[in-house]
Amino acid sequence: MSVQPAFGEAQQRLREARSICVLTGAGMSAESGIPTFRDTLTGLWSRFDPAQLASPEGFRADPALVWRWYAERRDGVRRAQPNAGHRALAAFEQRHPGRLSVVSQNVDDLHQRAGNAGTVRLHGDILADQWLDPCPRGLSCDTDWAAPTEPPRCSECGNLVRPAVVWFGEPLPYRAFEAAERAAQSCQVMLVVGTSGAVWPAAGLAALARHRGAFVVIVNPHPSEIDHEAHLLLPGTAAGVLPALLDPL
Ligand code: BV8
Repeated sequence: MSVQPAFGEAQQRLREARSICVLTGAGMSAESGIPTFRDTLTGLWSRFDPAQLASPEGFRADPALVWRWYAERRDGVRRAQPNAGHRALAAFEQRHPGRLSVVSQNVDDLHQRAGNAGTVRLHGDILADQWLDPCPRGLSCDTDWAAPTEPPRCSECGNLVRPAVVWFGEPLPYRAFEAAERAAQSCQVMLVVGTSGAVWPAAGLAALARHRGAFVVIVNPHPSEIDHEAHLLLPGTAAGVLPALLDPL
């Protein structure tokens, strides 16, 4: 399929849309040097399944191992910079206030650092911490009391500190998913960027948008599990396609 007509139609739809919902996945940050989940894990981590590490069971089975995995990923996020795709989305929001909602599956802060401050975080924030369990004393554990172990542990009750992300098998934050559904249901165009469409319920947002009449465009260098929900497929990368698509608008 020649890309040109599809590109032109996508641009026209975006130009006419009062409300645009952008659903992003790990591919959005790939050109910032943050590995996607589909990328094979390298080094020490190649022996592990990310879905196992990113789960309550995985953490309880070996807190120190999972904590080290997150520490390495956090370093990578801190070293990473927003790429041209993040910057194109932020510049569009600056030019067209109120027209763009970014809903991200990503746990990095690159959309926020680029300027899309209102990004809906479906899967939490890798740079933040939370306690693993409610404090058995009925109090709230204080990270100032955390012993400097890996992971930190409350020196009063033994509770563990964990990354403030949504693990597999955990529900998404209610308010975040409600905001994401609202954006998907009310947009005229949904732009899906850099997601395999393999992780639910986030992957269902494209079908929801289409079902409510939105025109769905997918930007991805490879096929995804939700391509059948798209009216247009734009083969390409976030940093390659988004500036060309959005900067002229
Ligand atoms: C829940 C935080 C219920 C952690 C993450 C069957 C149906 C429905 C659901 C399920 C099911 N079976 C199991 C489930 C549940 C499960 C799930 O979806 N499993 C999958 C594997 C089948 N879902 C859950 O567990 C969710 N919770 O359902 O709870 C519940 C309800 C009430 C009470 C209790 C429970 C929670 C899911 C959230 C998991 N946490 N992240 C962390 O990051 O450490 S998800 C994690 O995976 C990341 O956030 C990441 O975003 C996501 C992977 O998806 P993608 O973003 O798409 O990334 P991926 O690597 O897969 O793909 C990258 C894409 O980019 C590719 O397509 C590639 O081609 C493209 N690409 C590459 N380079 C570029 C590019 N695109 C553009 N430009 C480029 N340069």
